[in-house]
Amino acid sequence: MKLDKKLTAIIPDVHIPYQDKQAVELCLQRIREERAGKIVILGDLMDFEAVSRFNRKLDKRAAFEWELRLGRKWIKNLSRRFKGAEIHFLSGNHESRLSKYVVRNCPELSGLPQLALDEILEIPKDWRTYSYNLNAVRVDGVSYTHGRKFSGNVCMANLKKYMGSVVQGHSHKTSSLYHRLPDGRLIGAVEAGCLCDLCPSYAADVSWVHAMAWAQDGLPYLEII
Ligand SMILES: [Mn+2]
Repeated sequence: MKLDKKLTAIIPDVHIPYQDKQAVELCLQRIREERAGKIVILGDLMDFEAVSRFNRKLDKRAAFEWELRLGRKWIKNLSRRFKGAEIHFLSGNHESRLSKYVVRNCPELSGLPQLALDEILEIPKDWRTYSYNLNAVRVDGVSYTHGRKFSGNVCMANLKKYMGSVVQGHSHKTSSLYHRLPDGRLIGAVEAGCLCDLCPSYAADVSWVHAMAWAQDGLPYLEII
């Protein structure tokens, strides 16, 4: 199957093992239908609850291993299904729970290559991976960032910050904003929603939205799922 190298599909917060299976499957089907040649995983693919500061479960044994197994399986499946696509993997604040855990509980092990995300999730060598602490990633003229805590108009703030087209996840909500520059160019910002369970056990009335995003010719746009 010939892929469209000019089309980027964006997969927002999945939060394995708390993904919404139906929403994820719909998203992957859409990527196949549109034959996207590039895929950006926008961060928080994994939840990493087992290494969270907030994890209060009494029995933590094997929980992390279980999460990792599901994550590896998901990654392997994506890589098989979209052979030939250029895949970018951004880390989110949830993936960064692991390095924070190590620093907090066993600082002697921090920086150990065997604990790096690429290793423990068995991320394919041809994927491009980016740390959560890096600046936004640029693909075909669009900036991608997982995003951080922010209240207010996320898209407006991002357009001002990046002075160009930008996509972020993190909030699990959706919005988009477009702006015509004086030179005639159109730029856009998208807040890409999520693909996780919409009723988390730790919060109520979160108003999250299942969605994904696309980018073509330097312009991102939202698709509600
Ligand atoms: Mn998230």
